[in-house]
Amino acid sequence: MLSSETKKSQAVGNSTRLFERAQKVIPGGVNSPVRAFGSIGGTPRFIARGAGSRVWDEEGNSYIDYVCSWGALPLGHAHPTVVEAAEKALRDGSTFGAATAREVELAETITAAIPSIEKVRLVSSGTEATMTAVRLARAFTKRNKILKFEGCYHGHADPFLVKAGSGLLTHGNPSSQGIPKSVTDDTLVASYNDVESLEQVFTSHGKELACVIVEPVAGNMGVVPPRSGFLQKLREICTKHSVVLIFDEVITGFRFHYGGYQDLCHVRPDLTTLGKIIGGGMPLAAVGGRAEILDLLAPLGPVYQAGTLSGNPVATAAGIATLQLLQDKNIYAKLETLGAKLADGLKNPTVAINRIGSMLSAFFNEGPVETYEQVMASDREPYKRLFHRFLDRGIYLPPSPFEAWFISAAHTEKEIEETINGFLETNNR
Ligand code: HOZ
Repeated sequence: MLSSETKKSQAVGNSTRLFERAQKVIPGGVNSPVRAFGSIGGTPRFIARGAGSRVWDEEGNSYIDYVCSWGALPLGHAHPTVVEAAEKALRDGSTFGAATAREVELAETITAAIPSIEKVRLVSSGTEATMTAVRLARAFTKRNKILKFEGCYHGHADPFLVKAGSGLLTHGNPSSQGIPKSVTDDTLVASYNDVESLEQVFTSHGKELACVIVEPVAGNMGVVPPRSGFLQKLREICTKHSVVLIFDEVITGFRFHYGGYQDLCHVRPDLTTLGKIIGGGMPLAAVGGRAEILDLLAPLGPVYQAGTLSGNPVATAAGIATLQLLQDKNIYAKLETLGAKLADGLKNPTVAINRIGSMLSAFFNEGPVETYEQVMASDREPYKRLFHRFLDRGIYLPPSPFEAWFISAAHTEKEIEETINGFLETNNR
């Protein structure tokens, strides 16, 4: 039998070898920057499989997973019903590039669940959804400018990469090269949760704005819930200036209850983008909203959008199965209980916990953390230490201090307790 020391060095060796090979053929060794562990250091773990609340790396080490594919898996990894639905669909053919019945079923399910969505177009990624939403808003209003919030992230389409969140917060790229200035000239930026900054932009540019896009709960600079009245003010000011309000619910859609966060805050956007959960872990996303705006899309209208894999048969099968399972209210009750337990257990004078349902962030910051500046004032070193100590204990956190932690209904109270105990022990060292 191998000693635990030998096992560990062998384990690290396997990931190291894979990472070395990867870097020769994949830029940075990864297909999405945050995965490279750039902001916390060390070698990324290569994940071989997942089941329920856990993932296993290539070496066989098991971890309690708090990434859960960045929020795509509220039921945990490889839920048997979802797997069965996807397997069955795959056996019938993986893609046709033609209309299928399940696209209609998923569209009906989404429009029934989210009242502001009268019509919906299925696409393959959140980036495609937000890109299409902005194109629609511009065509509808015949205006060009868009407003986003500092630290909010809406995928990697050109107009959004200005003061964006997610990997751009920790990789030192305030914005990206390769984007002509003329493209981002029409992107205005306001401070999230700051009504004054919003009003300033509207005072000077209200008549030129096509849309405002916002994550109703910011989830890509860590979790930052909206201040009371912020989203309501946003709705009011958009209506006053005939500006399209887009809620980017790629993370929040079906995360807190069966529907959008918009139902919980009682604000009705004109357009909504969805992703992650609605695809049950497969590449599927959507843009939906008022029919008069959606009907501008080709083939009905003049706004072009298309995709070979849009409404993919396997992804729609996994999405429908997931949404059916999420209609059980007990799941959201469990997610809330687990989230509250974890947040309570992590409470500590050196850490500000922002939580909403099963999504949370631990900022090393005295708090409160309600704005981008306050997020950025967090200490990154203790998070790095926590990340690596947790990894050694078999707990997989997001490899960045500015990403959300996600809990699934497959997590157990025991795993939450194990995480809290780990936190208390490592944070005191
Ligand atoms: N942009 C994602 C986090 N907010 C990371 C995507 C990934 O690496 O899978």
